[in-house]
Amino acid sequence: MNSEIRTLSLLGLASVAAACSTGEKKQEKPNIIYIMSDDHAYQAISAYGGPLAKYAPTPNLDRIAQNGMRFNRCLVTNSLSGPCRAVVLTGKYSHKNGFMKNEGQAPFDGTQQTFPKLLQASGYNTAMIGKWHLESDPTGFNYWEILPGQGNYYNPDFITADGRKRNEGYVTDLITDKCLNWLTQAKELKKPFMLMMHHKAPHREWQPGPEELKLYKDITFPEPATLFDDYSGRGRAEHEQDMTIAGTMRLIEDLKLYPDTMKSKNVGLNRMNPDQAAEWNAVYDPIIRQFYESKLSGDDLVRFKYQRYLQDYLACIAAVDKSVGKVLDFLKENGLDKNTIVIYASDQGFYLGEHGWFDKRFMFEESYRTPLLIQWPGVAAPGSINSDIVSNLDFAETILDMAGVEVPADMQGRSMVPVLKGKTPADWRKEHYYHYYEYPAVHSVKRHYGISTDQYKLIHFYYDIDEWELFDFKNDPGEMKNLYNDPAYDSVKEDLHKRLKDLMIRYEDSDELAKSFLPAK
Ligand code: SGN
Ligand code: CA
Repeated sequence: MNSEIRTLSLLGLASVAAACSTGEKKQEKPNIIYIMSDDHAYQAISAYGGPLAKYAPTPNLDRIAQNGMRFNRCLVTNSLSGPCRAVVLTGKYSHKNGFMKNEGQAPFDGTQQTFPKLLQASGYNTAMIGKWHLESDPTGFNYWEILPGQGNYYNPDFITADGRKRNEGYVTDLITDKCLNWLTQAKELKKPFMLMMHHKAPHREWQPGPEELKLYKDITFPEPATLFDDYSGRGRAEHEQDMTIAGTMRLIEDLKLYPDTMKSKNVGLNRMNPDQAAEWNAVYDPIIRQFYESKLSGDDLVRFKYQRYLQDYLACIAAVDKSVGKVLDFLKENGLDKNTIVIYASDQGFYLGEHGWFDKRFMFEESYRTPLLIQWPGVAAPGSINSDIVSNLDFAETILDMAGVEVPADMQGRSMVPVLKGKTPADWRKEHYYHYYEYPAVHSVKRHYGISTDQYKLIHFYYDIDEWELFDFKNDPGEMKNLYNDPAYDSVKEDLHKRLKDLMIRYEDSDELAKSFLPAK
């Protein structure tokens, strides 16, 4: 131990001793609130800037960025809800935690090691409220209350240890109220707490809440440059997906354009009580009427669908933003703001018309990157911005480290605490490994794995087609140009192939292992 470290550790012991001798009951460990929404694109958070920021600002999410750190490149390991949630809990890739897909998949093995269990064992009071999506009951929580599966927007059912019950109200408001109630009790316990607050919004099919029904109905949003991407020069994966606004997005169910004859089939509307339905119809009926009169087709129809999509999607986010504001206000009003870390993330990113798409799954930036904002008073500098490659693989390790709990050696990510302090270690990762498995399935995105650096991406669509793609997203931010067969990139390609192999070895993944997860033919 060098003399500087020795002095510091002695000082640490001295302050603990002083606190004990005065009988002070000072809570040393920080409280942690992890807020996660579902399918929230960073393009739809004004703190990230971008063309939508001035049309659909998110002032409360921006408060977290102003109070703390905004991460520009937080990458997910497998861009899908259930798998991302399992990675967050375990700090391990899907092939290690066993939860690789949403569908056709055994429930999450809740007997395995998770960060909430480790926090709980170290004396934290823990809770999980909202979308869970892992099929088995939550473990490692003093309290939990979850939506069944994807859950409903209006008057949703919730499941607790005591069973399933319908709740009247809008899902985002209900989750917020439940969280504030839990926090009100938790603050009395003189124990550090950790809350996972998981919103359903803004997941498909994007039903806005009663207070935001009209919010964006008269706004015309800017279109992304690649709304009419024809995937030329790229492979079968891009050509054969099923997630376009033009073809896949449903006028009726997704965009709520129910003709009179089909109104009774509106599942969302059918769940509403008469007052909610009346407010809904008052806003949507004129839009429906106008749409069927306009007889749009071709590119005009795509443009209309894009606008309709964003109006509802962004209105769902406005309610999430308000919810975040309520949590931040609660912390302040109760004197908890200084000792509570607030983390905001989405389970993964999302396409808002880029490449003509909605949904996620692909290793392209919009769905590979998830928003991440963290406020940690006294530690993360207010208004700081970080562009290192961090990952949802690091969340468990980071939260444990924040709480002063040892990070188990078998977790595969790394604590971001030094990064939050503005001191990224010299040996921080320079590349990231991705692996997506859910195929054949909804949206038909073929299985792929790959590596990303801060400039290039090498992707292998394996099994079904065995095609490679290479992108230089610094010079081609839209990722429109597949450079894999361009001889000018031979050395880049060679380097990436080598590094990809190294990552697969490090994380104990391989083509052979991946193939073994395929159903028998
Ligand atoms: C549902 C959606 C899909 C979405 C998956 C997974 N269809 O199946 O569009 O990709 O969930 O989403 S819907 O018509 O039922 O809304 S995830 O975020 O849970 O992974
Ligand atoms: Ca999701």
